[in-house]
Amino acid sequence: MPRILPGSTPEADIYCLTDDGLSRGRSAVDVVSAMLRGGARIVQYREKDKHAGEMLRECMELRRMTREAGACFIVNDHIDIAMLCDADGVHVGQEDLPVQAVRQLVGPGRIIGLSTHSPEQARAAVASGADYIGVGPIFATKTKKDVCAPVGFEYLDWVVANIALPFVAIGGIKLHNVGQVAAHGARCCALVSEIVGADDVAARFVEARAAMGAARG
Ligand code: 3NM
Repeated sequence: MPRILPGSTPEADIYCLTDDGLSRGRSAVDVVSAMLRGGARIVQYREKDKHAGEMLRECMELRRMTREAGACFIVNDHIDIAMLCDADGVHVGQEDLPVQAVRQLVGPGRIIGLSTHSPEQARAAVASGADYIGVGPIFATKTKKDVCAPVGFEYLDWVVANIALPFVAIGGIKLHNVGQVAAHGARCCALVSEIVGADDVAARFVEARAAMGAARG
């Protein structure tokens, strides 16, 4: 299987996530609209403090927008909402339902992403049938609660050398260090606070992708 996330470009890509709390008063719809204007190919809806009804309403709208833009749309944690809005996939964590159970619900056609933080978890992800993995946190981050200590480049390098699944590097990645992460072999990086908190979300997305592309040569 190619190590490219479904929907992403092969050279260098930025995986976008929403986070209302860090978006300085802008709605998820406004933020994603700017991401798509910047050329985003993958967007994950990740909201931890909203009611299900509001999440479904936002996801229906984001699904419409991402489809129109030809972008991949992933919903974090909420398998029911992912299915109701016809998202391309779901992303789950180590404490969520196991991938095999998620697969039973979503079927073979939807993408399943799984966050991993260690070689053991990456190997288990491959065996479970996940379509891609998250690799992180590369650096310290305040965006995800209860996340483990940064795994640094050690785990990233191990994944590059040992795991054939597509992966997205995540956690504390900013404009100033995304090039380093790309130079370690990441073809896809997720920047949450750096993009959703920017003055100009579309411009920051473009800058981040360019910084990544420059580092990969
Ligand atoms: N997952 P920021 S770290 C959502 O390591 C998420 O699995 C992580 O946010 C993991 O770019 C993280 O603002 C938060 O640091 C990333």
